[in-house]
Amino acid sequence: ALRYARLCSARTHSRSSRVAAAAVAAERLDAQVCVVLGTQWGDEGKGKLVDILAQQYDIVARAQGGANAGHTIYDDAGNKYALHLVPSGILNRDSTCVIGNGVVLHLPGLFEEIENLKKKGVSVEGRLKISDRAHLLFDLHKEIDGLREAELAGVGKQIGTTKRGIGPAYSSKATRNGLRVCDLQKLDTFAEKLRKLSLDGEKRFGSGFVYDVDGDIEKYHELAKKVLPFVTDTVEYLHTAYDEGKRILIEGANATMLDVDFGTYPYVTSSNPSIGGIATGLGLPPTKYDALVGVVKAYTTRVGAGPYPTEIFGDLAEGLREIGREYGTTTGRPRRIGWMDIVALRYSCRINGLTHLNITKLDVLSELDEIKIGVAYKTRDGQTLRSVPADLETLENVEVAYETMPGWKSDISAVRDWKDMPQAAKDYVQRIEDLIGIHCKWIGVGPGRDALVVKP
Ligand code: 2SA
Ligand code: GDP
Ligand code: MG
Repeated sequence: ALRYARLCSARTHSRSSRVAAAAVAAERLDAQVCVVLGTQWGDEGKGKLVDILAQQYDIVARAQGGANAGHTIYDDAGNKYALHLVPSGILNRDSTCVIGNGVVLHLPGLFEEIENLKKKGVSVEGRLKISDRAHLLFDLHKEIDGLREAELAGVGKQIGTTKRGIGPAYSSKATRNGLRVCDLQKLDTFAEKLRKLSLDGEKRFGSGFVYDVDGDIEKYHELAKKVLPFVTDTVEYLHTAYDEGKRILIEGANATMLDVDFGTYPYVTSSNPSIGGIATGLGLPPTKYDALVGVVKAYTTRVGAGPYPTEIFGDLAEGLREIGREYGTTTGRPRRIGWMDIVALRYSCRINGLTHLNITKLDVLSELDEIKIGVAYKTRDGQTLRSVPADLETLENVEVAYETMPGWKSDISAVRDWKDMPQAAKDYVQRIEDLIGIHCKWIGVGPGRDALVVKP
């Protein structure tokens, strides 16, 4: 498995993908507004698709989540970029990137990311717009994230968050004592509000809460100056751009099975990574969305705790983790591995109203003799469930009914045309398409920009 992973990696990085990437771009999507969403537990490869589609779009916008997200993309020369807050359209120098009101924004992290991009020759000047309504995520939110996780660990109920402060920042937003980007324009009241917020943390966690509020207030004097040139009323900006005929690509972060409403609560993130969060996170209404693309890994992965019906263990899981390089983009944590889960995928596709699918990482399955697809859940009392139950205990105890398909046992990472795909690989994709009823338009066969097959 390891040898194969190295082979895949070498192939990706040695190939010049400019020509093939251009060919994909030529397949222009007939959609002025296109939304890309994760359908499983995240890390499906949304960043790669957004980077490719960005070549056809004027604007690329993020609507929710924060620096918990990790999107890994490779440019034409094979250089690797790990993005967290900056939209994955940033490598297309003609795109303007938007961080919408629904995102929770850690400014020091954002500027660190911008610096790293600069070092690689990517400038955001004049190409990044930040919503004045976005909530600010402070180091105190990260501190609280860590303290809450430690408390939960004590009773064996740790969520396994990225400790990036996401839950606490959305808590502040919902409690209505959060601070927004527009607050940076009035630094006196900003300081007062941040002190109040810090006091809340002290009251809740006592001496365990370590946060230098005065130091942070001082830092934010500088950060305010730095960020204000990027700050815009992004609702006005997006609607004006739309009316002028500009094409807008919206990048989902995290995924539907981690959605605070639809995911495996409480083992979820604290935003809505499903379609509703796109509407509330940008102020661009659903009537304007022309294409909704769901990104689906050819198997599944999950980082953090929580029920995972099709999870696999042992050598098989370890082999796929190595071949697929399944380690967190943000935290480096090993991802849990499982088979395709059609029950969860169908649920996710229904919630999001998807029009197209992008199956990713099909190449990772190439060595397997057999591939399983989870098609139904059976409860302990013998009921067959066709959808994901709300109750965690029920979900934790379901038995999955599988279909087994033969593997193709050949390297598909150089395939660029659907007709050259081995029959067993075609059958696997077709079976998923038939079970879900949505066209799998793109198939990923490697991490590089060119490693994409369009299915007719
Ligand atoms: P949080 O930090 O409060 O959002 O964590 C809550 C749950 O959401 C999961 N989560 C993620 N799952 C997969 N990928 C994510 N992004 C990174 C990546 C993760 C990483 O791209 O690899 O580097 O570890 C992501 N972000 C949040 C998290 O695991 C919790 O289960
Ligand atoms: P995201 O959070 O959905 O953007 O996904 P991540 O970037 O966190 O994780 C997906 C990983 O898979 C990244 O390292 C990508 O480079 C890689 N990747 C994306 N598509 C493919 C593919 O089709 N094949 C392979 N082998 N890797 C892929
Ligand atoms: Mg990711």
